[in-house]
Amino acid sequence: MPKITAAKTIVTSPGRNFVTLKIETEDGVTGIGDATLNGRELAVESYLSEHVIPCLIGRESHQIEDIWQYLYRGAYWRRGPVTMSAIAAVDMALWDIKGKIAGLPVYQLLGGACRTGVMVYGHANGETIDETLAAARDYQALGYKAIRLQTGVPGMAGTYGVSKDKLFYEPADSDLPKETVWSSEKYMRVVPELFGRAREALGWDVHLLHDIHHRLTPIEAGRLGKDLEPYRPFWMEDPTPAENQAAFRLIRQHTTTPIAVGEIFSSIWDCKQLIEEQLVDYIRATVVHAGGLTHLKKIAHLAELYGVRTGCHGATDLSPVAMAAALHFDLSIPNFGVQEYMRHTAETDAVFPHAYSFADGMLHPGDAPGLGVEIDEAAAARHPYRRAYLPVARREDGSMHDW
Ligand code: EZ4
Ligand code: CO
Repeated sequence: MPKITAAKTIVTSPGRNFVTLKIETEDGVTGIGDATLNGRELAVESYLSEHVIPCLIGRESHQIEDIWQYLYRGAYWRRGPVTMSAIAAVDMALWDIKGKIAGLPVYQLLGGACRTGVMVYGHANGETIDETLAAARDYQALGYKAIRLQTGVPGMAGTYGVSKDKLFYEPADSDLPKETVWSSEKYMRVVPELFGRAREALGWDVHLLHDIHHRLTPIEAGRLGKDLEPYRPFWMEDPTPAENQAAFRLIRQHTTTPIAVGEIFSSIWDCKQLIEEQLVDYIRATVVHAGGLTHLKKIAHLAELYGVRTGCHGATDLSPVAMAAALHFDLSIPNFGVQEYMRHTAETDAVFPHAYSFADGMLHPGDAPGLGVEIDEAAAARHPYRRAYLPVARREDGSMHDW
């Protein structure tokens, strides 16, 4: 079995920051994993360089589960986004190496494909409902079967999900956190209007999604879900902060609009009650922030028992390495729902050449051995790290709200 002989981190900013872990074995096989945590990139980089890489040297690269357990249990300090993103990067790189040695794409190692492709959703947004619907038509023209709709809220500047650049929404765009203003009352008036107009303009043969981004109280979310029911949304995402998993019981009492949660979850423990009580329909935990493929498989298997499907996070702050890993995973699990897919810029794609491809509203990971993504280190070096924060939100009276 090939031993790990070297590992290093690569930080690059081709339009936005990415942290990549590269592991090498004694046979010269290399694998890469994504370790990007938006706005906190160097915390994960340091956790890897200072605390994880020294423990990897000399270990058997094929023993993926054992290395996962060693890093998780061995730290004593468990879970949390920094730790779990670092473990995820190691895990992805080891699956990449195993696939390259086997000569198989990772989805074959995970059990093989149980669908022909991965349905993805794109982000349509605009300052006004008309602009959002025009963007949604562009996605329909590109072949998308599922589209997320976000629109500006009249009277509020800088609404979550509304970008200047239509195809490449990027919220982490300032050297210090940008201050935005929030009003749940104004927001809750515009979203049902957006969905009503969307069904008239786009028809019923397209899945429509919406991200609330943790902004509402449970009872407000129950009200909004009820108001959206006539338009049959595919899901409402992150209706309320999820630290208190029991809070979702209240939302469920009031609406049949499906619920998706979990893009900021770091382990199965964040999902447990939501899944076991069937308080959500889609679990969005993703490969880079929830401990890699090894851990995400366990979350998906638990969800399968309770009829909960997956809907992995796939914003631009997940690098093409994490996107590829998610696609191998999505292709191989029975309870896949949908995959978020925000396109990376051409600059990012040039640093991370990849085998996955889009056609007809679906992504496919391709059949290159391993994850099917490489990092061009010379290109990466041309894009040095730049500090970039996500915004913060305050209510109209100045008090802090959830961004
Ligand atoms: O704001 O990934 O569903 N997608 C999202 C994203 C998140 C960013 C934060 O890093 O909610 O746009
Ligand atoms: Co989201």
